[in-house]
Amino acid sequence: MPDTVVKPKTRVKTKVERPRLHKVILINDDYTPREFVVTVLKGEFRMTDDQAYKVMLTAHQRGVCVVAVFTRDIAETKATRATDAGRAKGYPLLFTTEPEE
Ligand code: TYC
Repeated sequence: MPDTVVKPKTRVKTKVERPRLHKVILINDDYTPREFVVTVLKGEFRMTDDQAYKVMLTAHQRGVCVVAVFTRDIAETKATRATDAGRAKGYPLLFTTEPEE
C-alpha cells in the first residue's frame, strides 16, 4: 500500500499596506514677497489663486501651513523644487516634509 500523501496546508497571505503619506509644510519668513509664495504654490502644487492665497496667508499668520500630502518621494521632490524656486530668486522661502501620524 502506498504511503498516505499529506498535502501541506500552508497558505500565503499577502499583506499590502498603503504607503505612509508625507505632509509638505510651508514655513513663514520675513523676506519672501507674498505674491511670490502664491506663484510658487500655484506652479508646484497646482492650486488656484484662492487656495494658494489662503495657504500663504495661514503660513504668514501662524508660522507654518500644511500645503498637501503625498507619498514620500513626491512630497520631498515638490518641497525641494518649491524651495529651490525661492533660492533662485534669493529668497529664504522654505518647504519641509514630515510623515503623517
Ligand atoms: N511673511 C512674508 C511677507 O510678509 C510672506 C510669506 C508668507 C513668506 C508665507 C513665506 O511661507 C511664507 N512678505
